[in-house]
Amino acid sequence: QVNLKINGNPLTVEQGTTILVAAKKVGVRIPTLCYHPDLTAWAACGICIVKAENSPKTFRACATPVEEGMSIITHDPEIVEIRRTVLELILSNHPNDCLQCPRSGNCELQTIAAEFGLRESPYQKVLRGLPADHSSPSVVLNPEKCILCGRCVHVCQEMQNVWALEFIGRGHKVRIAPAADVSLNDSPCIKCGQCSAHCPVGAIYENDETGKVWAALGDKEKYPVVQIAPAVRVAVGEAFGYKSGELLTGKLYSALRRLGFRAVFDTNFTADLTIMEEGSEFVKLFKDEPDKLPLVTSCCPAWVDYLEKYYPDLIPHFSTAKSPQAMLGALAKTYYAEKNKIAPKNIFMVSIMPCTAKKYEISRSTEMCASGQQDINVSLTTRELVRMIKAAGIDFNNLPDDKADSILGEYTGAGTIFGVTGGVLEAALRTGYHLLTGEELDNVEFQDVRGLGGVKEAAVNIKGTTVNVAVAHGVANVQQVLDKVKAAKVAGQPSPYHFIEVMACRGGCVSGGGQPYGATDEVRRLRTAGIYQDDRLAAKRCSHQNPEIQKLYKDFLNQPLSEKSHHLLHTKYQA
Ligand code: HC1
Ligand code: SF4
Ligand code: SF4
Repeated sequence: QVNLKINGNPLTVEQGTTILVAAKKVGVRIPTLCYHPDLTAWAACGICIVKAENSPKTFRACATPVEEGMSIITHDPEIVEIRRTVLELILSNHPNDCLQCPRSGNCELQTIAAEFGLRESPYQKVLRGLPADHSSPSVVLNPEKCILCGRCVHVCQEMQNVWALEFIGRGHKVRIAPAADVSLNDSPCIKCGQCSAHCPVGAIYENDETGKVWAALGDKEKYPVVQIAPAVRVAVGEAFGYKSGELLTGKLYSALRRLGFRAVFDTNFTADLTIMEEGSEFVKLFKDEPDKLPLVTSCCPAWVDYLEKYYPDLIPHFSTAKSPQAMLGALAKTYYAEKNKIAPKNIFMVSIMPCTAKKYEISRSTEMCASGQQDINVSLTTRELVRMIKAAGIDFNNLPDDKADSILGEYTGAGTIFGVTGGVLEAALRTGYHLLTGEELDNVEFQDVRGLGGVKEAAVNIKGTTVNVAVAHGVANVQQVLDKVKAAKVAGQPSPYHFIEVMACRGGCVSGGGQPYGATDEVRRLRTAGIYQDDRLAAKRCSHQNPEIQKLYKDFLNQPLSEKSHHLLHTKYQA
């Protein structure tokens, strides 16, 4: 415990607490730009400067731990003036085109500049004239807007262990760029979008494809349909004043219908279907070919991209089941099209995802055209959907609850928990238990695979048989799991795990790169709680109990891993 004073207020905090965090405890907000609670502070921007009382010493609050007896002044005319100068210097080479900036309205620099009431700059504006990089299907990098805070570089290196971004150049020529100065698409980038979710300004943002969707909605020849991912429903509300984690599924369905979609489907339905296919794949291997284990989940496209790039020797362990997004696209243009006598080529399928990598997934391989054309036409992030809802003048908060369309809309609790880390594995265990024993679980909740621990391991007892599982989220946590698998292989020993779930984003899709800004662990916990609430409220909680899934197999697919399932619902990977 450390005793100190902040602006004269005495307080006691734990050793190691930074001045920034301590100040928050006594209701003092110190401005920050480069700092983000997900990342180790590196004190680049200097706006969080504070000083010691009665001493010339200054500190960067984000990176300085408190010391016994400290007396800190966070705000006085001198400090405010220093912060103002820091801001003026940043603005001296930052474009003033706020009106057209993708971050207008939620830009952290804009907010701070407004708080400081900056009206004119003492410095001459010198823009750098750097071109934007539009090469990636997922994110756009605009170095002209970059304030060199370094958050994206740290996210990409520290949380994701990808190292696609770095600082290039020296002095006033320093800029953010893909390593080796190649285009983003040619870099090792896995398209997770975490850089865009952490950027405080409009320097990295989702590739906006709302224009294509508006065009399709206005095209009389087209039959626009839509699906929403599990994690969207607990985060979209943040953009409309709801608290994080508020479940808004019914309002989302309503909003999508008002936008003009002819049918509203739920990706949770095909999450249940993924479990049927992947669970059957697992049970088959577990019973007949255990030496081919572990089975590794493949529904996160950023993770797929990472494994293909960095662990190609483990590709045979990847589940061949497509992601729920991809399965729904294929079924909308086959099963749904047939039942409703609509020409597949007229269906315009849009997916609403918490994710920027899903934009890449929809055209990543020929299997994504299982219906004969691209199964999903456009994938939008939650942030893009929010803009469309607002542009359409839809009063989201006062919308009635609606229902999803039948045959691709009903879901169980197992489908919804895909949105959180551990959820895919938990859903697979619920159905795996049934497939292995023919019985139903009394308690469907597997607490060991829940929560924000970077790697979660469990030995699950299925009527005397042990299934060893591991869950990793945030790509930097993957290595320790995969290295154990590789070491066992080299030693000729059985894999330490039978089943592994990986999601590229910390917390899983609830804090995907396309979600509303501002995710921290506190927000992740709230969104996660919303997902588990959706699970508890569900009439059925195991994928194999979903009546529409049962009907789909009866009427169309025959059974899991059937020839038709393989054609429509499975895919291939390549190094
Ligand atoms: Fe996800 Fe998935 S859970 S990948 O995180 O398997 O994006 O939400 O839609 O496809 O269902 C994302 C979320 C999502 C898929 C499902
Ligand atoms: Fe790195 Fe992900 Fe951003 Fe690519 S999208 S640069 S991998 S953080
Ligand atoms: Fe996308 Fe989810 Fe993977 Fe993040 S964890 S990249 S949101 S699929």
